[in-house]
Amino acid sequence: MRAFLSLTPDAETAMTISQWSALCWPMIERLVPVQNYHITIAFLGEIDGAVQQSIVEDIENRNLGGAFALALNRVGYWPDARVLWLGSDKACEAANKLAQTCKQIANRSGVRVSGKKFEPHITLARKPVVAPPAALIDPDFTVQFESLQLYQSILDRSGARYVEVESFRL
Ligand code: 3AM
Repeated sequence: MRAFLSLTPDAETAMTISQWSALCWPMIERLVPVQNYHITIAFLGEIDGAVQQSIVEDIENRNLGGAFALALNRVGYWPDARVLWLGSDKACEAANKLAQTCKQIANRSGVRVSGKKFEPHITLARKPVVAPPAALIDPDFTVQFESLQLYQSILDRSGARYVEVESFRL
């Protein structure tokens, strides 16, 4: 399966972010659906059952560092990937450590984590027709994360669908 490890915002905060996003960018036709909001910690790519089991066991035996809060107070746009995202104005040590741990765990199971420098973010829109204007209202959200999820990513004609496979307490 195509898989990744991520953090999922609680439903209430996710809805608030989604409402803010819809108000800020009414001109963007396809904002990411609120059900798909997540912060990718490690993109694993295609993994088979044995690798999945090994990663799950390793995570279960690790100290993941405990629950933490992340400020989501900065909007960014990566022009190459054409991704509009919501992230943080400063580094979050807990998130960075978690990403490092997950990368090590993946490597131990023979999975090379792809992606550039880790930048915790929620993708709000992909490939808008034009670069989005600045947000009308600056974001100032805080999300509390208690668990890490292993997701399967299913790509079909309607886009990406994420199915939770496992959840681990931080
Ligand atoms: O968390 P975001 O939305 O930035 O773009 C994909 C999405 O990122 C990313 O993994 C997340 C869940 O699908 N992704 C997809 N293919 C990838 C790849 N080959 C990838 N990240 C790194 N390398």
